[in-house]
Amino acid sequence: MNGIDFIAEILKREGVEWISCFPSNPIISTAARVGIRPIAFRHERGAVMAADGYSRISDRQRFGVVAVQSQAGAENSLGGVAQAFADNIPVLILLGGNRLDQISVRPNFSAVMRYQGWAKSVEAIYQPEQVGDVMRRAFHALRNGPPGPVVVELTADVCAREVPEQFRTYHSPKLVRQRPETDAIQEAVRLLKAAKQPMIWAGAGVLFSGASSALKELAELTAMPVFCTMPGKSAIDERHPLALGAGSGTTTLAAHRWLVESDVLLALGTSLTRSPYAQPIRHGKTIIHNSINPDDINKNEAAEVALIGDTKLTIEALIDEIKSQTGGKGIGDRKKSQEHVAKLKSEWMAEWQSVLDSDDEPLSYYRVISELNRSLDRENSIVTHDAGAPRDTMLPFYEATTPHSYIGWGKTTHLGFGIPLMIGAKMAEPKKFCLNVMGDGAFGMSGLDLETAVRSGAAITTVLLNNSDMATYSGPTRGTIGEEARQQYGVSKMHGDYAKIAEGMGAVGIRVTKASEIGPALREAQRLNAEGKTVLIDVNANVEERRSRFKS
Ligand SMILES: Cc1ncc(C[n+]2csc(CCOP(=O)(O)OP(=O)(O)O)c2C)c(N)n1
Ligand SMILES: [Mg+2]
Repeated sequence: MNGIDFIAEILKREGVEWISCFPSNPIISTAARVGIRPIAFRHERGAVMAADGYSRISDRQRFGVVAVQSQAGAENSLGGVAQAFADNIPVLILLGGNRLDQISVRPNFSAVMRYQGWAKSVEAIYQPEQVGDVMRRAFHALRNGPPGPVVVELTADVCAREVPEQFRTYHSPKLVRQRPETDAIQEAVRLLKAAKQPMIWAGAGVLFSGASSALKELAELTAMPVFCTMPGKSAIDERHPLALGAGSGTTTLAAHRWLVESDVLLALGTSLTRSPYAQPIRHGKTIIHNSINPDDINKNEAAEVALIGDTKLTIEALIDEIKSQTGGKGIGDRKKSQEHVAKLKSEWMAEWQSVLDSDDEPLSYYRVISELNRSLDRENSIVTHDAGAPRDTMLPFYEATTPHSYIGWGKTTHLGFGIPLMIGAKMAEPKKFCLNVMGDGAFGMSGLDLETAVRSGAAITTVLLNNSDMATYSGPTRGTIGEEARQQYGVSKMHGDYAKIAEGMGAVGIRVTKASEIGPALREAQRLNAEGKTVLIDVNANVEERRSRFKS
């Protein structure tokens, strides 16, 4: 048994059922031999992004695994690795490697040298006796502590060598969860009881730790409304009377007002990273900060109390403490909070309803989003945006219901993520309807992976908002961004018959030019996906300018 055989055996023992890949890498065939299905993507970046999608909705129970070749494959993967790193997603990336004697010779690619700073851990295998140890460390890092991509470089000649019998043992690392200190929990509850207008800021850690129902219980027990970050979207049912909605740069009026007015912020499962894709935290807030990663605490925001540990265990400890201090009654005035939230929601809708109902042609993005809300079986769907106007418009207005029914991604915001992400999500949840909304610019980055969806049977639906332009850069309210290049040379303009392109790859292409056609097209797509057919809906869309964005 050589190193590659042993790694395939370890993957099998860890329950890996499929790997995303782009040839060549010896692990692809060896994994196939032990019954792990390889799915080849059209670009390495897509392979990493699909593995990322699989991990994102698997709550650290299962992990996306990627195999690509040395040099070009390793180099091409970097965009996907960077995205997983920025969003803290645990994926295992098995890079083909050079021969050991060439690993540090220019211009050979060395993952250990080049991927440092882009991954949670990076290791190369320097001798066959190490394989079991390297893989144990890799799965420990995937399962435990702050999540992130884990890279293992399969040094070519070393991994082809025999692993001596006495080194062929593998110890599968277990999940270990941490609970914050009791003193810190008590201090947090003291601050919440003394607060005038406290609220919850919920991040992806709520989803990853399976804490959605605990979050709901905590919100109800404390009368605290819940705002979800972009990666945390779907942590709470957005129809709940205490749900404020989600936000990136755009958000809802209710979220905005509470984020301005609240005095105490209970931040759960979040890094509180300052970003153009996060709502700002105003000065003067008292912050109670829970994260699995101690390095998040006091990073961008000063924490009054640090609750380091698993988010579900943290919420449960807070609930227990509040109940024991209040005889089970809880704190705050739930009716008052709910009325406040409801009033803001109707004020916001009064402004936006006509935009959401618009019959305009070309179609408004918002009409498409309100049709998604109406036509999807949202409890059994997984939906995602793409970078640009689709993200800005969907984050506040698509209403997420069950955990992971929406994937809010993108701190480094890689255009075109939506298609491979949904293929990965479909691999994890084959019974769910998986849909991504993207622009025509985004399609250029990953559109050929529709063929991957067709070929692999991971039937997904892409809604392509086709405005022959990049709304984020070209509309009048974008000011002078790229003005000369746009006017003189048409930079940001592009054209395509994407339904036809999809058909050319074996998918079903549907064209939508009227607002009345989008609902039926979405219903048809759900039917076709259930039959195993991948669908692209090419929507003749406007250059959407309107955003639910707030200044102060
Ligand atoms: C890899 C990458 N390059 C550049 C960007 C910057 N960017 C964000 S949105 C956007 C334009 C997107 O155009 P399109 O997909 O057509 O969406 P629209 O805004 O028109 O809806 C660009 C270039 C990015 N997010 N990712
Ligand atoms: Mg566009």
